[in-house]
Amino acid sequence: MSQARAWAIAVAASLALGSASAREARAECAPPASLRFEIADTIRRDKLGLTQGLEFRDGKLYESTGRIDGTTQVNVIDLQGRVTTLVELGTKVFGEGLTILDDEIVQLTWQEHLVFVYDLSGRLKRTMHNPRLGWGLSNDGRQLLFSDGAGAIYFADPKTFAIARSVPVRSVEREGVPGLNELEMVDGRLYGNIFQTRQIVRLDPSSGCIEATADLSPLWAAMDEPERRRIDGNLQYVLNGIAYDPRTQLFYLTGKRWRYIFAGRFVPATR
Ligand SMILES: [Ca+2]
Repeated sequence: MSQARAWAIAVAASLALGSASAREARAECAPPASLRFEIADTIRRDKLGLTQGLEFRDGKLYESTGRIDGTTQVNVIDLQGRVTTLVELGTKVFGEGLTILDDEIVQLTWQEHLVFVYDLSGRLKRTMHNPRLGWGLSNDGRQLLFSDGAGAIYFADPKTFAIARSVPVRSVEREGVPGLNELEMVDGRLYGNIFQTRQIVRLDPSSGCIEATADLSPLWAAMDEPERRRIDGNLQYVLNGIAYDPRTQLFYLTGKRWRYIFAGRFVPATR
């Protein structure tokens, strides 16, 4: 056998192997279920923010904002929509995901590799280093879970931000689904909105498989006309914000510099 022919056979074999393993990866995930969002209540906030992280705690929403058309902040929003700023970071850094674990507020930054840890009053306790980009952030009660938009979720130590492992985001079609942004862990499942879409996905954080998808277009339909025009008129003002109150089992959804936060529930979509 010539060397060229041996090489050609090797390449063909590796391609066949590649497609077999791609089939295997696809076979790991079942086709996703379809969900829809039933709106139960609407909160009109009195100050806008470029929402990058949202979490529910003690009857209030905690929010991290980015610095587009505003500044990087940590805000508390009560259910009447009153916004109180706990931390004001100005325009030096770009705020991203936020979560609360063991009475510590953790806030990511986008490209600065800084992770800020505050007490519940907003006093800075420590700063950690994130080697990756910072997008969405949540926690499973033990570890931090974050995304960097590049197709994986990462598990990090809440005391040091050391990354223990990562899991690719998988769908039936592909491995490494990009754009997973704001996150929320609920009952062992991770909800995330996909950047620049109207879609929220629910995935199993152990396999990375997307189990369910929801089209959030009904939120746009629920906005008043001037607000919808304002949101649709700026490419930055995308869906981004998922919080959950385990007591009422209500989700709180919003977007970047949206006037409204929508409370409601995900239910199976009927065709
Ligand atoms: Ca969240």
